[in-house]
Amino acid sequence: MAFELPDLPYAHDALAQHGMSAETLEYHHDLHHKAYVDNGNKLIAGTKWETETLESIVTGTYDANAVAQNGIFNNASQHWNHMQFWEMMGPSKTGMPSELESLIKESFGSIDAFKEAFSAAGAGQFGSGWCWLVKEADGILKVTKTENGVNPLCFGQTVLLGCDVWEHSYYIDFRNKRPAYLSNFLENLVNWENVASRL
Ligand code: MN3
Repeated sequence: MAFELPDLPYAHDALAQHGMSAETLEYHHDLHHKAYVDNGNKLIAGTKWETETLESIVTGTYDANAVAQNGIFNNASQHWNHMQFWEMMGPSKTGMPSELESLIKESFGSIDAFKEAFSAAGAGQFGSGWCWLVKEADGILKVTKTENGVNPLCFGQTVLLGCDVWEHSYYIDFRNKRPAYLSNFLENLVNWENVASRL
């Protein structure tokens, strides 16, 4: 089905006091995300993907050996990634719900160890991509990273949290300091209730 750009779940300036400016969200949501939607719609028009769900398009077009050349996959997957990303942040600080907290402690030893692993994955992604907290089919939580627009749906994982580490996500507010952007994301921007709702 046709891709549609969702409105942000908060005002463009709602995250500014937490380190993500209105200017970043204007570029990132209104221009970058919109481009994935528009380009994706052009590419699926007249193909068998036109009537499929977004998730089917993402998993059905993923080819690990040809990500760079795969326009439908890249735009569909980035559309999906950004829809999750906006929802995973919020203007009011939320505590970590206890079920999520216990699972994280079980999987990583401590909340700090999880945050270190997540930040290291994001900082260590060479070039554009994403870092993730995912749930494997066996229920184990894991931190991963992916290149470009690849997302955990391609590997049968459930996404709990993701952070966009493309430069367009942080250059206006943090310039080249990706680790500072990641640490601010974890401390000030994540809506932990949304993360827990994905369990
Ligand atoms: Mn982005």
